[in-house]
Amino acid sequence: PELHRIPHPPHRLPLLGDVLGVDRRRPLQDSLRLGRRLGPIFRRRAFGNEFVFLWGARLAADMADESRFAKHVGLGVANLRPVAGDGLFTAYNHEPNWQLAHDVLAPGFSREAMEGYHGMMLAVAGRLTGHWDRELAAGRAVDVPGDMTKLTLETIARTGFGHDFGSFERERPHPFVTAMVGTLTYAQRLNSVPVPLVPLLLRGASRRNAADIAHLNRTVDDLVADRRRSGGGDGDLLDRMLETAHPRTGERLSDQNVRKQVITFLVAGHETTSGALSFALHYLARHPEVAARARAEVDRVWGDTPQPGYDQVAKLRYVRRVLDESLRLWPTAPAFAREARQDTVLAGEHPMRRGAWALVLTPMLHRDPEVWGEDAERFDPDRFDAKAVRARPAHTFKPFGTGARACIGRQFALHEATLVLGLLLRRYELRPDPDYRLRVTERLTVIPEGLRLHLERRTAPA
Ligand code: MNH
Repeated sequence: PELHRIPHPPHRLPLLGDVLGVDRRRPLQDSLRLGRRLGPIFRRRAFGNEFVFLWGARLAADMADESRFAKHVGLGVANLRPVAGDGLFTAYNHEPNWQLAHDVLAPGFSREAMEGYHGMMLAVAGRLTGHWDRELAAGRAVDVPGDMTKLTLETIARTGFGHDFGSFERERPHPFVTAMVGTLTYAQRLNSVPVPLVPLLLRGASRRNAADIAHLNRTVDDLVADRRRSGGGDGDLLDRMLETAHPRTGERLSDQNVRKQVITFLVAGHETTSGALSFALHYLARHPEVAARARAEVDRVWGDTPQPGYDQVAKLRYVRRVLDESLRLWPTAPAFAREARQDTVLAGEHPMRRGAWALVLTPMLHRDPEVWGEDAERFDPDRFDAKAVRARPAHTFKPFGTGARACIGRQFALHEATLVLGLLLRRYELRPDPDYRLRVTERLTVIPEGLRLHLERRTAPA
């Protein structure tokens, strides 16, 4: 955008830019603070580069116009290219492998495919409740983000790749998770260091990152080799990647690209859902009246069927609103970037050259008082009842991004998370630790730091 009329922080340092008072481990929350001070569009300078951020609902809605704007692979996403290459999430719009992989993999997220995953999701959730029952019996509080990460990793591994990481049988996180967290954290840190100084300032970290990437590659190569030896799964994502030809062109994914897609799906398929479940459990524990209403719904819709069916998940309307409201306050992939396809004027106000881009700060968009009211900070699932949703303008709730490059796993994540919240609400009462204050860790995604909950068993074993 044309910069001179876009506000920036008042105290700019030569060379360094807007670095006064920044928290390098929490760049997102820094930007949220700045956004509150500077308004719906603002810029930040870091080491000579100027970045434009926006969150105003009118601006974000205009950027959702696919005829004038498209996904921009920049900042955090671009830093993941060494890990995920031209995989679906990190591919440039012009790379032919995006359309190819999108068309080949999209049927893996159809309703029929999702119905097929349901039983496996239930089985993984059973491993979580088994673990929580043991923690409860031992009088221990549960590690919410840790356990949600185990759950979501096992779910994507099992449904997508017929693989079992054995997360619930381990004391420490699976090395795949450690490597992933390392590489996401590194990708975020790269933004706080000027490129020419990376070799100097991040030498050790770069070496560890190379080892992390090598570990991710090895894990994935083993998984693919196993599948090739065993000759085919049950039509899961990996089968699609390895065997399905494009319906029109007959083209297939290359071995190199399959590796990138497997990493992409293992990472994108669990890290954000884990955070979403963790925030939802935090809010449920803090709002007993909301938890009681959600629990009453689960009892009413599911009764005591031990294994709720696929269709019974979508019927948990209020539980789903709890999840939406959690994703409003803490969208776990908290920003996405959009670029102009041609010279244009953003919202009739900000001229942009072709290729110019801006970052949409979703947590702030989701708090824009013009859309969400003056009490936007308040947790209230009724914001998502059908009437309230109809009354809101389009493109004001964007936890899954927008347009052609929006999240392909949205239904998968929502089904998994609603199912698990239903199962947990039916089985346990959640007691917060009274001293816990929500602190948010960033590693491109956001997750509540150190969240523990005490459980009480609610019903006789179902
Ligand atoms: Mn997901 C893209 C958020 C769950 C796989 N995802 C995106 C984008 C957002 C997002 C935002 C767009 C980013 C951008 O514009 O740069 N995703 C989420 C959230 C959850 C989530 C908040 C859970 C909650 N995502 C999942 C799951 C999977 C998945 C589950 C896979 C099983 N997501 C992807 C892939 C893309 C993506 C793949 C890239 C799609 C594309 O560009 O074609």
